[in-house]
Amino acid sequence: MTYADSSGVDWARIREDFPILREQVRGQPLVYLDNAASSQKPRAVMDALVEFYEHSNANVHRGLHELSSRATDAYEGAREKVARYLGAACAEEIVFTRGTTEGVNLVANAWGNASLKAGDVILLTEMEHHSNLVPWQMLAARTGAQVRYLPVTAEGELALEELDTFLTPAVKIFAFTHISNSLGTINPAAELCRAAKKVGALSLLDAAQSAGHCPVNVREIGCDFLVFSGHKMCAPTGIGALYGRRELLDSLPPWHGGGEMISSVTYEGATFKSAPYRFEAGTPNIAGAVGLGAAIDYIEAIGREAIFAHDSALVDYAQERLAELPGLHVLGPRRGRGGLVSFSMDAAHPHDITTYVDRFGVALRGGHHCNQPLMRKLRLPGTTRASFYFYNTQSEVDRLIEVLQEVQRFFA
Ligand code: C6P
Repeated sequence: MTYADSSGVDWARIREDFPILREQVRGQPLVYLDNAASSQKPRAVMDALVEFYEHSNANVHRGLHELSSRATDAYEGAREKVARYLGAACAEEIVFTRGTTEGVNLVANAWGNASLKAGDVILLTEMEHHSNLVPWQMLAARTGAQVRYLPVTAEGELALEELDTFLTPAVKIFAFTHISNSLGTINPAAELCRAAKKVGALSLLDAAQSAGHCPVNVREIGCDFLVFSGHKMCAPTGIGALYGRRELLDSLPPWHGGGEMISSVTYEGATFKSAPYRFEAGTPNIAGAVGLGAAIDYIEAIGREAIFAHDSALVDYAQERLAELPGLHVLGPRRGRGGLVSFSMDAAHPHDITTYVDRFGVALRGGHHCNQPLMRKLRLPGTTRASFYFYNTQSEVDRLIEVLQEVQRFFA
């Protein structure tokens, strides 16, 4: 099998937009296959940051001068872009956050503290990242609610036949990942949200691994909340967003208090702005939001269907090639996975593999990928993971296979 892509996109030209991909690492051309951890940034996003700082930089929402109004327009313009990108009904449904982790914590606190009591159930899955697990455990400890986990099968998929057993009326929220960062599994988000709704539970979708990789539309999926990180989809670090249905967000109390989230303050107390501003206390990451807006423009100019087709073709090719290596075991579903592949090798520990291939300029990730409970269930110390994005190439997959063959020779 060879890598096949029928999108018609000139991927080689697109690769040129990423200056860092021309880097040499240890005297070898960089092969960057750690995109699930963080993607690289195109020139257009870097230019948008420079443009903002050179022409519009000031604080937002509070100044009456020209630069403040330029900065506010840029910041609120980025919010509108995120809303359109996710198919939200309006910009008020978008809260800027530092990323996925902060988005989950915001919901677990603003919604969870006020809504949960002993006996309630928070339903997660066994494949959740710590970001969509620890905040719920902390909430359970505060409220007396219980955390339960929809099991993962030996094939690395959710045990959907057990969904009815787990989704009881005691479940108040079902929070799950769209694409698993360690298995690559794509979960049937719309089906799971529909099932949650049937028992009166809210749903939260962790779109950290999907928002920049495939079409994601909150109204088609039917989720109540969605969280994602900009840095995994060409934007700077420290910016992401929470989507929440408007009436739901407006019904929630604030989480962080401070400037910008209030309507009025006295020495005795405060009243708060409506959503999303009541959730954005203090000076936000203005330039980050501008960078996220530029990243969205960039991704949309390519097209998310084309990106998904490219990543899928590359991961299929990688799986075929990895199957040539004896003693290498790929985790997760064989077909229909996101653009990443996790594996274990009899020859060596994931940390040793990842450190060794770095000598050849190949960037992988090795370890538990913030999925410790899942790794424990799978009885693995961790995995080695190659994760792709639209600027990766078939020849980079071939290079990966060559260096893994080196690993096998070195650790034999
Ligand atoms: N996964 C990885 O290498 P933050 O750190 O907030 O941007 O994203 C957290 C997060 C939440 N959910 C999923 C499914 C994720 O994959 C991640 C981040 C990185 O797999 C870092 S551990």
